Amino acid sequence: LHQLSQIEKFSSVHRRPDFDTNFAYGTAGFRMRADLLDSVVYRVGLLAALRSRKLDGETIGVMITASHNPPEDNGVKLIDPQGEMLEASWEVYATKFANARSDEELAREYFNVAETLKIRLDAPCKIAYGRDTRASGPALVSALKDGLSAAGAEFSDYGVLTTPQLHYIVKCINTAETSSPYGEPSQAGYYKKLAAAFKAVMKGKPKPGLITIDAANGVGGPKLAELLEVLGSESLEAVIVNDDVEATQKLNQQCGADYVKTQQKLPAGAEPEALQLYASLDGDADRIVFYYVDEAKKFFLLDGDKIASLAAMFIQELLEVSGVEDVEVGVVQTAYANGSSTAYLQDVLKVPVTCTSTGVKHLHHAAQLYDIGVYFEANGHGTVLFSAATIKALESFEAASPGQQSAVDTLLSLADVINQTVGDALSDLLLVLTVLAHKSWGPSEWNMAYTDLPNRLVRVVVDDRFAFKTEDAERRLVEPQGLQAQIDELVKKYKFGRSFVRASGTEDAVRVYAEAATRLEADELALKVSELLK
Ligand code: 16G
Ligand code: ZN
Repeated sequence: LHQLSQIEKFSSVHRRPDFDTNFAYGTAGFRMRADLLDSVVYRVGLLAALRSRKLDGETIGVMITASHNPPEDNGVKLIDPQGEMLEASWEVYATKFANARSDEELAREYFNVAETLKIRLDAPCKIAYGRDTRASGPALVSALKDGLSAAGAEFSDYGVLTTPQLHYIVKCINTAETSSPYGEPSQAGYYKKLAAAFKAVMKGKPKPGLITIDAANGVGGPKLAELLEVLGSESLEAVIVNDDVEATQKLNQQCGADYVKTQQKLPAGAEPEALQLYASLDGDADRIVFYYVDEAKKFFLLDGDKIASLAAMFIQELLEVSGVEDVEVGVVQTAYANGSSTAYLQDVLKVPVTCTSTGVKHLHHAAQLYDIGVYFEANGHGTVLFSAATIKALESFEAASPGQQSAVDTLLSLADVINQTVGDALSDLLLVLTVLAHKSWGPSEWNMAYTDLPNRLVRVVVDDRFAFKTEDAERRLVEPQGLQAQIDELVKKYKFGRSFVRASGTEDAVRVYAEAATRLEADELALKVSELLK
């Protein structure tokens, strides 16, 4: 009853601003213009408390960020106890809370969920939260705190951090008392773990060449600087550009991983030297893409597909050398994966490939089905998951030679370099540098594995994006009826042609992807398919 009055009281300070917006907890939580989010974040606080209570007081994370979106946007998402995305069945509660039309309706929803799921409202609950560098962050944090207070939650503020850092911290807190604690639940603990693993995996290898990193003027800039500090210049030297987090309006503007991937060109502030490695982070540092220019200044993108291929190749080689048997490596991609990458993985590396719908939660779960599951979206979000049984098998393996032992040690250190909770730009940076150092490769050798098919992504605004329903991991349209047949007709005319249409989960638009043998044909196919939607 105390909670009831508190929830209603605080709710009246965090009223829903308008009734035109229909809030939906989508692929990346709630994400929209920051000035619409106050009531949403307050309500997410209430839901986080219920989620923790449902799970016997395990710590739940709340991250306030809008990733690669423009500076005036913000967003909020929940993190489950092992550092995973919120369990999908809870998304509907989030959506219901956000759309409640009055203080009373909100309170009713709160007690409904508690009753339906048999949640004891006096059970302990703990929340850990953080935010990126957006100007709207502090105000949204206070809305969140009001929600948590109203629900009687215990909470810790982790301040400004990257999204993957908060995922890491949540997992650390919840594994602290177990036989395999993940690490120290702090930013310092995160840097320490990554740095120690990177030093171990790089033992005896030459220090990587200078790398330049575009931090999208977001939280990744200062956090990468902190990581470099802990690593020491004897381990890694990097130049960080676009690292102005004070001028918050510069966030993700003409720079960052999303810009580079979608525009397929260099970010502002980069004047690359031929054959040196460059990388761009996104606004909350859970994505990374790499690139370089050749002597003729031609730009080459090394995206998530290239990272997945590099990682799968390296892990497979290490497994072979190690003599460890019965470990299945698999790769998980989405429909956006370049056709050449899928062919390379299947035909050259001979690894199984799964295709899932867009969104980290889908890829993550599919990757967990492999002993070592490599998952990356083409946009640069991804990681490599090592199953507990695989780690055990590696730890207890009796090597027959120093060569075998060294391969096993490298695999084990690699598992610590790679964030096991979610895609992490800083951790993925170290992963890529590790493989390149072990192979003595520069960016152009990395790029040689396969040649991307030219491709084009087009955003089309339609009357009702929810009319577009897909199947087969978003590769085919079921509705509107007849449209898929028309797309098939067009695709048939292009060599290596492939195209699909899906509704965006983060924007009010539909996306058209097309690839074909040449740049011109890919552009033309994308355009023709887009015209079908009008
Ligand atoms: C979100 C997803 C990202 C996906 C993107 C697709 C998470 C944490 N993030 O940002 O993985 O690529 O949405 O956006 O799941 P779209 O639906 O607008 O194309
Ligand atoms: Zn992001």
